[in-house]
Amino acid sequence: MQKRLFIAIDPEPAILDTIFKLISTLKRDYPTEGMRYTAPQNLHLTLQFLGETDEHQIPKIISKIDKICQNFSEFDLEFANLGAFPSRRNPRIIWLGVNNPQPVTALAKAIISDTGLVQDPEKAQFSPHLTLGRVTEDARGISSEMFSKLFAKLGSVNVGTTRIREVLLYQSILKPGGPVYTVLSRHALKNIC
Ligand code: 3AM
Repeated sequence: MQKRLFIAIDPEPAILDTIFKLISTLKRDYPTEGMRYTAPQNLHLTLQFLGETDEHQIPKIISKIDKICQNFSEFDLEFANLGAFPSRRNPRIIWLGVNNPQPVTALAKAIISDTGLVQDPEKAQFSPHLTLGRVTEDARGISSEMFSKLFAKLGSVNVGTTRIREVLLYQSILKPGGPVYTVLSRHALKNIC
């Protein structure tokens, strides 16, 4: 059987609460018809999307992630700045960025290149972000004024710092009401205290 997998890190509960309040502010002060916000339990930072994977491969994937994490220290991550993919003028995904991308990028690169899980690691792009919401087809092109106001006001928001202590392997099940993510394995990073 195939499972849709991805590898991610999760912000700590205290900061998740702040991020969820930020999402509530976006919903209340910048109402945008057709915008689909991320459910609080689905807020995570994806390091690598693996896609449909034969479930027999999962033990091998788990041991590869384990090996990387044993050699990689815990780190702090500061969440700040709202942005959009592909661009603020043409937003499809609204995201919260990070102020210190170096450690999380190094971790993602280690996972992308050293695990052999990604077919073409040279081409794999990594841009650390937390997806806050998606602009659905219906909303495209009709909400540009609202998005300009939103980025003008909150483009430089600072949400705070969270400790990243582990990497998670997730299964994603796509359902009509939105994706359901289940943790398949947890991998502690090296404790530096
Ligand atoms: O954390 P975010 O929201 O950026 O966008 C999907 C989500 O990332 C991404 O994997 C995460 C968990 O679903 N994703 C889904 N399909 C993808 C694909 N085909 C994908 N990333 C790359 N290619």
